[in-house]
Amino acid sequence: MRTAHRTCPICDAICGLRLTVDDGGQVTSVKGDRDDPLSKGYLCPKGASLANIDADPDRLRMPMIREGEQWREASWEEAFRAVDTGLRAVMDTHGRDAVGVYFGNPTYHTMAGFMYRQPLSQSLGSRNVYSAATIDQMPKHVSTGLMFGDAMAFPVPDIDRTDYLLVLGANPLVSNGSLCVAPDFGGRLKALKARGGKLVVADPRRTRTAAVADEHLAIRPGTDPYFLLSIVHTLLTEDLTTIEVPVAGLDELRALAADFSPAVTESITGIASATTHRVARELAAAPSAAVYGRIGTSTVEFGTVAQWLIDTVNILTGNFDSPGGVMFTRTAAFEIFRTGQTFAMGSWHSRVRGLPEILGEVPVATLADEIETPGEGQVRAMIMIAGNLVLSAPNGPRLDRAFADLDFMVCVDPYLNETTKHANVILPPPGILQAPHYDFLELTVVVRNYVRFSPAVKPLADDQRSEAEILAKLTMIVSGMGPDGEVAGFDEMVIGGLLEAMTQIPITTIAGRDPVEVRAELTGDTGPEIFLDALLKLGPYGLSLAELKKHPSGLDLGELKPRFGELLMTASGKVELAPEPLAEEVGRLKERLAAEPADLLLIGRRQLRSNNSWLHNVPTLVGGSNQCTLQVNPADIERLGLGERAIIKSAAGELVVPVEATDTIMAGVVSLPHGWGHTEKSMPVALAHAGVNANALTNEMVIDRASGNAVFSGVPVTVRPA
Ligand SMILES: Nc1nc2c(c(=O)[nH]1)N[C@H]1C(S)=C(S)[C@@H](COP(=O)(O)OP(=O)(O)OC[C@H]3O[C@@H](n4cnc5c(=O)[nH]c(N)nc54)[C@H](O)[C@@H]3O)O[C@H]1N2
Ligand SMILES: Nc1nc2c(c(=O)[nH]1)N[C@H]1C(S)=C(S)[C@@H](COP(=O)(O)OP(=O)(O)OC[C@H]3O[C@@H](n4cnc5c(=O)[nH]c(N)nc54)[C@H](O)[C@@H]3O)O[C@H]1N2
Ligand code: SF4
Ligand SMILES: [Mo]
Repeated sequence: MRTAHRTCPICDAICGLRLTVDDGGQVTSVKGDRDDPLSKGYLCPKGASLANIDADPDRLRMPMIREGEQWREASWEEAFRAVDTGLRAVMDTHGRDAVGVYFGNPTYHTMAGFMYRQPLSQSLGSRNVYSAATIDQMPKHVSTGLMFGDAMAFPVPDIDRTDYLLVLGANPLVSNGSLCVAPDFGGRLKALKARGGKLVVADPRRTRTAAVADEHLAIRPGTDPYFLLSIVHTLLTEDLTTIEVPVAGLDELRALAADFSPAVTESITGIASATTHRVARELAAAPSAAVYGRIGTSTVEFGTVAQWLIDTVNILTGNFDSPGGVMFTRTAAFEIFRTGQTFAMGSWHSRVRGLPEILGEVPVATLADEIETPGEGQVRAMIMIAGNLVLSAPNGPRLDRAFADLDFMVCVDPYLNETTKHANVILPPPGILQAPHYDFLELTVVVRNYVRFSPAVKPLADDQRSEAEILAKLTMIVSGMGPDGEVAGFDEMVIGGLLEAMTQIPITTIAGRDPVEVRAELTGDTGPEIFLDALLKLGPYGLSLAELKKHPSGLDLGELKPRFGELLMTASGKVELAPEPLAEEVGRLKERLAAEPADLLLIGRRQLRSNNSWLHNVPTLVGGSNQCTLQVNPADIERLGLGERAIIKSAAGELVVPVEATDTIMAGVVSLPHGWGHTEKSMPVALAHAGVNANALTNEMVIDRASGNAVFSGVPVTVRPA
């Protein structure tokens, strides 16, 4: 028996876990790690099921090759050769743009995903790069890019010190927080209230988070920009601002907000004018306050406008880059993604719909167009890494049909599921506990400066390949190096490239040194570990992998401190309060003031024992409260004459769904969770709890114009008895 320390890789809370492993290598218990200075022993039911998730007998162990309808296991050598042949045939005949790549949600949590994303995309040289960003947080990248000049400068609400927290479109008691790493978010909100602070939640549902709040504002879906414009209007007309950072565009902002007084927006948002006025005054008067918005303000039609206004309110009220407001984490690994250049977008445009490139990628909402529309640059092959877009993308069923028409598809995924069933080759990564873990990205948005590394809990078997090795091979294949090259040598090339670049940047700790000499000082058992050691040594705390290994429960690096000055990258040297593309969007919002509101709007919901599309094959995580039901307010049930089942219809599709009556959802709004709609007998537990695919209703043709982001919330629907 031994104890292993492990960061849970499933959601954004990155809880520290403590596992008991028996002599046979089986994990016999999973507990929260009380010595972790950030999570302090907290874990949720998903973390508690980590051993079951890892040991799911339906996970693929060996590469799979499909011949017609038949799947068979293959050796790694054969599988990589098949990938090389399949991808090369497409690239040689149709060019590089004909191969698309998608990086799914779990790639944000794996070391391999972080290390290999750039090398793989760059070696592929295709314009068809996609990721979960455009079905999630792309609006935040664009708004911070336009306002601060840095698309990665995400402000984090300082929830442990704030006196007033306004939450819009997030349900951290269930999601455990997102783009705000704060394990035991619920406990932290309790502490906020215990110290006399106030919590206000704006959400069309009375969620668990709304239920513990001092005030719940039932807001109509998609209308947060109106609410926020009214708050800005109040702050500016009542002279309630205390701006503490250099800003440009204040007069333009004033003009933009002028038409959106609380009295004008109240019939749109459903929030009384007096309430909006009061919330604005409270935000301004509180000793410290933070506005925090997530998915419900992001995957909507004016998602970028909402993100911009959230930060604008934080700036106007003097709660930006200061304790108790929103702040910026100083992470331990050198921030290689900060380019040092002012944010720009649109280096190229997507072929069919002409949507601009942002951060080197184009929107998932147009992937089906790119596959289906003939012509030069048509996508004919896909590399799918950790994504199940048939269930996760807007109008997933259209992608289901599009994927079936591809010439070739390779998936890196542990399951044969609704998306990977279209692959010609599936390359399964090993179990979660067989990889070392370091959260490069999550650690940049923590509510305290903190760091933790977990070595692999279990070794790889001879016939397994690490995810890093799989991604390295794919990179080598698209580079034209063939399927048989040596991975260790390739890792060295990537690390060498990093060191070469870093020795040439004057501000780094290794400026002017010989990269070969620096490399000789690095340690680590795998490519990603050596890569991490390099970034830690280059980082602001001068840490190293060896040092982190001495602290298996993690290290607290102190409370957040002001650091915005070093992040601001705009050409003006000021925060842009009225960026031109967003001012245009405000014009569209104004036109819509007069529009007839839809009768019923669909929103989603997350569930505690689920994580997007992929935990439903674990018996301890399905059933019970995780039901794929349509939540409907009793008034709508009566008005529409609904019984146990209903037919829900949108511009994109139609579903038959079980109806759940609940007054936790506001009238005029219905909610269906995403990630369900399982169809594959290779995942029998998930199939037995199939549910329906909410993304059969979401419409890929409606996007957030400023960012190309998908719209999952506020979808107009009709519902009738089945
Ligand atoms: N248990 C669990 N945890 C997860 C996940 C999961 O699937 N399950 N997924 C992970 C991922 S990928 C992410 S990105 C994060 C997301 O983290 P959160 O953003 O906290 O996720 P949700 O629980 O979907 O919360 C969104 C809330 O927005 C509300 N909402 C919908 N439309 C609107 C609107 O127009 N305005 C406002 N104000 N509210 C609206 C919804 O009712 C919902 O309560 O969660 C992560 N954590
Ligand atoms: N209607 C609606 N749709 C949504 C959302 C919504 O709120 N409403 N939320 C959106 C959001 S925020 C997100 S982030 C996306 C997520 O959408 P996706 O990027 O598709 O991610 P998941 O649905 O989590 O699917 C993860 C896939 O990765 C596989 N996987 C799990 N672990 C690993 C691993 O370690 N390595 C590899 N290679 N594969 C692994 C799983 O088997 C699964 O196939 O969904 C979006 N879709
Ligand atoms: S909240 Fe749950 S799923 Fe998320 S990191 Fe913690 S234990 Fe894992
Ligand atoms: Mo997400």
